[in-house]
Amino acid sequence: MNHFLSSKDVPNLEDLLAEAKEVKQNPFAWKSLGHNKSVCLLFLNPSLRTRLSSQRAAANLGLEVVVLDVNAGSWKLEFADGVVMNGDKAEHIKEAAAVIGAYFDIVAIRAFAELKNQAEDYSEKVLSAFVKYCRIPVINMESSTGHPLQALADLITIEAHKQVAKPKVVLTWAPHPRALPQAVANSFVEWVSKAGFNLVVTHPKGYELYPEVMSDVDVEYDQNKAFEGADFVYAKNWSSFIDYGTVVSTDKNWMVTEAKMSLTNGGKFLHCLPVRRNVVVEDAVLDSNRSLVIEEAANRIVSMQTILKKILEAM
Ligand code: SN0
Repeated sequence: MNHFLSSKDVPNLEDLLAEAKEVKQNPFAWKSLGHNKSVCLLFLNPSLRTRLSSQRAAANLGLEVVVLDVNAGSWKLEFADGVVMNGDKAEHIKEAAAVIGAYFDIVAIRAFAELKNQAEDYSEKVLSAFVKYCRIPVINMESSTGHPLQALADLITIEAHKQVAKPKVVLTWAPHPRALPQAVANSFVEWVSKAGFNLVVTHPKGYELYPEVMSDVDVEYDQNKAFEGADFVYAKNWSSFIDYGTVVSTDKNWMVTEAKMSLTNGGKFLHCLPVRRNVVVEDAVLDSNRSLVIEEAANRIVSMQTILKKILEAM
């Protein structure tokens, strides 16, 4: 593997999941793989799990890690070509990325959608600029359209708990006070579809996701109906894709409750975290043994370590 930007960089999902299982069982077996190699974790947005799990994963492989918060400790970056840089942005991505590429062997980047301009976000402006100018392998730690490390951790979690080969997996939109990116939902749909599970997406009208990821996916606008017989319920808020970046509904009835979970087939609950308690999902669900959110977060180490391992092995 060279870059890890989306599911498109995974030639065989089954093989990757098998490899992740090995990594989970024996995390220190490849301790010398990262010897004298380094990874830079670049954050343009906040993070708890991604930051910490990436550091744990790198340490397990003997990789040196440097973390940089771009907006806190570095120059403001310009991404546009040909601009006169006489404003507040001191450094162009061309130099910044090339310098990072000269210092490190791998770079991992978090750069959320700005949610202002759909075309710009969906062109992956920031991520592709790093790919173009860094000239080293790039890992997506949540870009404007996807969060593949999260989706891989989600699949690792589902694989460990599923009772049937093709479980029913429901992705439900849930209310939130802020406008959030579609990245987590996009990647979840993409990866679960690729895994061949029985996926149903449920959301209020107006929250239809990116058509490219939804081409073969069933949408059920009745949340209760969607939950019937579900083996896994994945809750996530996202802002509108159609009326780009806006909050179309704040309907509290879409919160995931224990009453709704009782419609499922003993369904397990998943969320990428951070989660707003009693807005997205009620305490009764998160505090019950239905909830897999902590195990899911722990699997973020496994997903990052598996990807770092694949990239190091290809070097
Ligand atoms: C991010 C998102 O893409 O939805 C990161 C999830 C891994 N989540 C948030 O920004 C939540 C912020 C909030 O105010 O609850």
